[in-house]
Amino acid sequence: MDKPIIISIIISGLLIGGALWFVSGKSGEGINAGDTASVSAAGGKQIIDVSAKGGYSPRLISAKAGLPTTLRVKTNGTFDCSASLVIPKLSYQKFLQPSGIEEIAITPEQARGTMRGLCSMGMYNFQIRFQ
Ligand SMILES: [Cu+2]
Repeated sequence: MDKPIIISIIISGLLIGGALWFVSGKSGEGINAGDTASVSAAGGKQIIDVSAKGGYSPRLISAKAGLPTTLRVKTNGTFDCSASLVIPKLSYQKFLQPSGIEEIAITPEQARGTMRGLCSMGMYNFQIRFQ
């Protein structure tokens, strides 16, 4: 093998390792329990808050099933692709404003099982578990 190939292999190894380290550091906590802190309920409705910037936070949310639900996605100087939000179960796809709050209605019928949201590239994602 000649030198440029070896060097490019080393560089790509470093990039992949760095990316894995970055992802695992971000998602390490609470991945099994599910975050309930971002869910608020009042008058038989619930609101789920997710922030989008360099990914979604929290990444795993536990919510109540069968309630009329509003998903509020907050952007704040979000210029990365997490502003390009897709929720397959709702047939929802939108390019969010760089800063603002997007309210997405989820009907009681839709608020069941696991709902995934992701960026249009599929690089970032979050999950809501209705139970
Ligand atoms: Cu992406």
